[in-house]
Amino acid sequence: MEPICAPATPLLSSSVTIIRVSGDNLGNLFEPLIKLPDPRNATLCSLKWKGYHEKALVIFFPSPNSYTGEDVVEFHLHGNPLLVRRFLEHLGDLGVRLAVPGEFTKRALFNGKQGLLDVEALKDLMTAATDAQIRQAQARVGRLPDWIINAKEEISQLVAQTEASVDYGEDEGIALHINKLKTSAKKLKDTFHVEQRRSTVAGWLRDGIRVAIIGRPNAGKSTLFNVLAGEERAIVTEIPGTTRDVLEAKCELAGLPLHLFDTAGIRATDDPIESLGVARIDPLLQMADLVLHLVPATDHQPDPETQAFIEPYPEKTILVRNQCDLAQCSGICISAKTGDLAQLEIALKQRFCGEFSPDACLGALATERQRDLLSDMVCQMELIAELPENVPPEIPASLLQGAWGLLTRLTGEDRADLALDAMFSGFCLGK
Ligand SMILES: Nc1nc2c(ncn2[C@@H]2O[C@H](COP(=O)(O)OP(=O)(O)OP(=O)(O)O)[C@@H](O)[C@H]2O)c(=O)[nH]1
Ligand SMILES: [Mg+2]
Repeated sequence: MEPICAPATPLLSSSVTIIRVSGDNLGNLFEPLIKLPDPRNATLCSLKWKGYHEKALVIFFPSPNSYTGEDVVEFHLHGNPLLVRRFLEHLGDLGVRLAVPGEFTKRALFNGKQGLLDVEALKDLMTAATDAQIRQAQARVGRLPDWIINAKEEISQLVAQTEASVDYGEDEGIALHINKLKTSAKKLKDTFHVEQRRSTVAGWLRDGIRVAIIGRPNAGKSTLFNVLAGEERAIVTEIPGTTRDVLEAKCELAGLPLHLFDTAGIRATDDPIESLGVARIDPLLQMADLVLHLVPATDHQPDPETQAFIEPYPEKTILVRNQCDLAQCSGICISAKTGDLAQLEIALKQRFCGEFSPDACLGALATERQRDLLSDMVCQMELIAELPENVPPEIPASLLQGAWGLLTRLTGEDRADLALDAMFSGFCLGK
């Protein structure tokens, strides 16, 4: 393909900037500039063009053993943004155009160097904001999960068997063993179903959980926000009505990435600033995945004003008693002040991980695209498992073809309906 280039490191003043080039026959293309060094050997080379003289480390990865599968050359230049720009201009003169974001990875996908699941995981790795998200993305890069390899094997055999009975039928003694087929479909459905439950957890690990902390003034919301965020972000005082704006922070609790929102204490007030703060709460509750209603342990019951706010969201609300260092109480009890959050950790794990530990869901399918295809695969297997015994073989044959199609779309072997450009545009330049 036509040669492309891009900085693989940010264009800032730095010790080294790496420029990557990918294309066919780069040896010929670079002849006027440099004789490419031996493959995969970092070699100090002298680059001369238009009066510039740069000593750079150059690494040559000949096709097909490179990131993109084409010839790839990396130039490690001194990290002066102006010098780098001049070098990129010179590459342009040699016929190398600037890559668009994700173009290197797109070529890697089309040349079979990366699977689609890898590409999606790489994209998540680039944007991961917490340790759990990094680990989750890393666990998804590499070979296909065993359950996908096995399912492909099994479904391709079932397709072959049912197609044979459609084509040749009973006359040739190739009858459809519908009960055997139904048993296989049921087993596959069970496997997909377990993966579906793991992938729900993996989805939370990937996307993070949006948690809105709400409650009456002085419930300790900002104290909890700070202890979770690991820094004194929000102002904490004993004066009710301290917080007005919504504050945000990203953190981890119980291995789960949280996107936290601290809010103004809910009460009727004449203070116009405080009222504006309270008015921001409902839109937040609408988009939150979890509403954490904080009630001091010393309160006999939750305050009615906050209750009115959370009434439309019973499924995503949990009641958490704070200040348990001051009074005994039941339910999920914490002390934001002393940092005793053990019961909140347990509650979050139960709610978002169910039967699994977060670590058990590393490597599971995680993006919305992947999870949608997985749930279609569960449905498809369910349909086959419930077929009547006297069904003509054409019906399971077409359902199995459908399942095969879903699997190959999942792995990217069938790219017909992929919005690839939209996906790659989320990558950084040079990736
Ligand atoms: N003993 C004890 N005090 C706490 C605890 N959590 C918060 N406090 C104290 O309660 C007071 C109010 O805490 P904040 O975190 O500012 O409460 P808030 O809910 O953010 O209050 P507003 O912003 O006014 O709505 C502060 O003096 C905190 O030190 C706790 O778990 N135990
Ligand atoms: Mg506060």
